[in-house]
Amino acid sequence: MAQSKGEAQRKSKAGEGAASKQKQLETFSQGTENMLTTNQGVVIADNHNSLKAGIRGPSLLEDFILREKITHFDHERIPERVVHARGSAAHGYFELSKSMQEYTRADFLQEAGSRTPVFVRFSTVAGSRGSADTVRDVRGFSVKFYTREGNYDLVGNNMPVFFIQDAIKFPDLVHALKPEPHHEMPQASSAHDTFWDFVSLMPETTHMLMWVMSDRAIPRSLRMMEGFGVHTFRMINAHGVSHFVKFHWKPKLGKHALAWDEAQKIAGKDADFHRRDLWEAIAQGNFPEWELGLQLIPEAKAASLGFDLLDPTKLIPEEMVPVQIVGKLVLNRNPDNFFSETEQVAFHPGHVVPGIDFSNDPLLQGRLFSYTDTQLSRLGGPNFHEIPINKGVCPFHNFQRDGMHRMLLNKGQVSYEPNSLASGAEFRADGGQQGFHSYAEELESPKIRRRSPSFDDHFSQASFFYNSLSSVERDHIAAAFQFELSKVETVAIRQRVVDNLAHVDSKLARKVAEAIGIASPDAKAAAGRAGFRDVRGKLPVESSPALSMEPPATPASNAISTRKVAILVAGGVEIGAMRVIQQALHDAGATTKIVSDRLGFVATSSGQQLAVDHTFTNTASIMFDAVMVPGGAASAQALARNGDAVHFALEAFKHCKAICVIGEGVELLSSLGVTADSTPLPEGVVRGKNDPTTRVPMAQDFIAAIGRHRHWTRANVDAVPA
Ligand code: HDE
Repeated sequence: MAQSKGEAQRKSKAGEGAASKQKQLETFSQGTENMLTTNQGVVIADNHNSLKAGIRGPSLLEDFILREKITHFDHERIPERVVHARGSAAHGYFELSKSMQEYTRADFLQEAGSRTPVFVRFSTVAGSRGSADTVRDVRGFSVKFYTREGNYDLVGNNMPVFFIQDAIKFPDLVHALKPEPHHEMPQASSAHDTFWDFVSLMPETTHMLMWVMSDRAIPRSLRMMEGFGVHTFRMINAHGVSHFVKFHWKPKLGKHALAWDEAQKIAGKDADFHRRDLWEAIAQGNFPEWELGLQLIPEAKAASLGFDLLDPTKLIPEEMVPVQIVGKLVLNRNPDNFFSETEQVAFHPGHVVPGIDFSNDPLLQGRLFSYTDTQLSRLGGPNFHEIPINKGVCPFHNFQRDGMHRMLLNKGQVSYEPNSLASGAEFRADGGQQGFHSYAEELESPKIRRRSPSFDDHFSQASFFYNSLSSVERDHIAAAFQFELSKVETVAIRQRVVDNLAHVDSKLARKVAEAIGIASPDAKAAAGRAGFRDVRGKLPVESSPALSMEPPATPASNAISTRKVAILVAGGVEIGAMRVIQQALHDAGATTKIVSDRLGFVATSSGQQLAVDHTFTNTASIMFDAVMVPGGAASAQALARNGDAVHFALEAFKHCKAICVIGEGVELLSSLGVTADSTPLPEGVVRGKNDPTTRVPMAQDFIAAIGRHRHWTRANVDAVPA
C-alpha cells in the first residue's frame, strides 16, 4: 500500500527520535559496561550481602535484588528430554559434492560445492541428563540443516533399524527400558527385568536387539560411529517424481567400539568420556567428518525388495542398493553455551523442506506428532522456534501470534489471512513452485487398526545381521546377551529371550542359555506364543560385509588419527627410541601422554627432565587406545614394583590394545610370559631394543598395530587379571 507524504514524514521523525534516545542511553550508561546489574538494568552495589534489618537481623522481603536472583535460579532447570536426555552437540556445515537435482528439488541438495550450516546433537537414549556416556545403548544422531528454504532435521540413530514397528508401542518400550518405576533403578541400562520382559513378548524387537547387543552400542567415540535416518523417506524432484530414500552417515575415522569391560569402567572414571572426546577434538582442530550417503529406490522397485520398506525393523543391504555418497558433514565449532544450544535445540522429523517427504512408515508417522508436542512441555510453549538455536536462517512470517515466551514484536492491525488491510496482505500462501507440496500418493483403503502382513517377518534380518559379522563380533553379541540376561531375575523372561533367539541362530541361543543357567532354548515354544511371527522374506544376498565393524585389511591412511597413546615412565627412563616412536605417532596424527607416579618431571637416564602429563591415579589405561613402555633399567624396575603401572599395562592387554615395549620395558609384561626373546609375541604387541637401527621399524609396527584398533582375537586375555 502506498504511504502518504505526511505518514512518511511521521515515520522518519519517529526514526530520528529512536536514534537520539539510543544515543542518550549510551552516554548515560558509559562506564557501567562491566558492572553487575539486575535483569531490569539496575546497577548492583553489593553482590555478597542481602538486605537485613540490622547487621545481625532477619532478611527483608523488600530485597528485590536477592529475590530476583534466587527466583531466576529456582527456575534454571527445564524438564530433560523424556528420551535422549544425555547429549552433546557441535556446529558445522554440510557440503554437497554431487547435485541431487535428478531426485529432489531441495535447495541445499542442488548445487555441488554449496555449504549449509548445521547443528548436530548426539545422545544416548535411556539415561538421564547426568548419566554416563559409555553405557550400552543406541546413540541419537540428529542433524539440523539451516537451509535457505527453512530448517531440515534428519533425526536419526547410530543403528539402521528400530525396536518396534508402530508408534503406538513407543511409550511401552520406553517405560520398559527406563529405570523401574518402584525404585528407579538401574540408571541408563537395559540390563533389567522390565526391558527384557517387554522385548521378549514383542519378537519384532529381535533385529534391533541384535544391534544393541553388538559392539555398535558401545562406540569408541561419537566421531567413530555411523548414523542412519532409519525410516524410508521420499525425495521428490521438480517434475513431481518420487524416489524412496534411506539416509546414511559414514564416519571418516571408521567405525570402532570399546570393549564392554572398558566401557563399564570408563562410565565410572570419566562419565563425560564421549562428550570430552568430541569437545577436545573440535577444540584442537581435529574436525570430525562424515560422508552423507543415500540409497535411492524407484517406486516401482520397492515391491521387489523381499521385505516391506515401510517396516522400520528392516534395513536395505548396501549390496542390494548401493549407498551413493553425495556430500560431507564437518563439525568445526563447539557450542558457546550448553543450555542455550545443546539443551534447547528442538529437533523434529517433521521439519522438512520442499523436495523431501515422508513415507507411510507407521513409526515415522507417530514421530511426526510427538516432537512438537514434547517441546511444548520441555521448552514451555509454542514459541520455541524463536530460541536462537532453533531459528531458521531464512525469514519466516505468518499470522500465528502470542503465546508463552513470544519474542517477536508483530506490528500492525492484521493477524489473519486473507485480509485487505495494511501490510498483512503481503503474506499469502504460494500455490506455485516455491511452496511445500506433499507428494500426491494415491490412497484408497478402509480405515483400519491392523498391522500389514508384510511386517510379519521378525527374524530373517536378525539372522542376516548376525551372519554378516565376524566371529569375534558374534562372540561379543553372545557375551552381551549373557551379561544382560544374567541381571534379569525372572527365569521365565530369560527363557523367553533365548527361545526367541533360537529363531535367529540356534548355536547363539544355546551359548547364551548355557551361561545363564537355564533350560535349552525351545524354538517351538517361542513360535507358539502370542504375537510371534516368523514369515521369512527372501533377500538376494546372504550377508552384508558393510554391517561388520571389522577395520579394512589395509588400514586407511588416517587409521590412527586422533588416537591416544600412554607412555609409562619412571626415573631413569631411556628416551632415545621413545622420542623417535613418539614423533612417528604424532606425524600419523596420534597424541601421546606421559604417565608416571607423580606430576612434575622425571629424570631420564641421560639426565634430562621429562614433563609428566598424568599420574597412575588420575588416569587409567581405559582412557587410551595404546600403551608404550620405554626402556631404562631403573624406570622399568620402578614401574614393575608399582601395582598401578602393572595393572595399567595388563588392562590394556586385556582390552586387546596395541602395546609397544622397548628394552627393559618388557618387564611390565613378564607375568604374561612376554620376555626379551620369547616367541611368538601376542598379537598387537610390538617389542624392540633401544637400538637406533630398530626404532623406525618398531614405530611402523606400532602404528600398524594401533591402526587395527583392537586385537580382539588375542589369545588368553580371559586369563589376565585386570
Ligand atoms: Fe525419538 N523422540 N521417538 N526416535 N528421538 C525424541 O523428542 C519418539 C525414534 C530420536 O537430539 C523426543 O525432543 C517417538 C526413532 C533422537 O534432541 C520425543 C518415537 C528414532 C532424539 C521422541 C520415536 C528416534 C529423539 C524426546 C516412536 C531414530 C533426540 C525429546 C514413534 C530414527 C533428539 C525430543 C535431540 C527424541 C519421540 C522413535 C531418534 C519424545 C514417539 C525411530 C535422535 O519427541
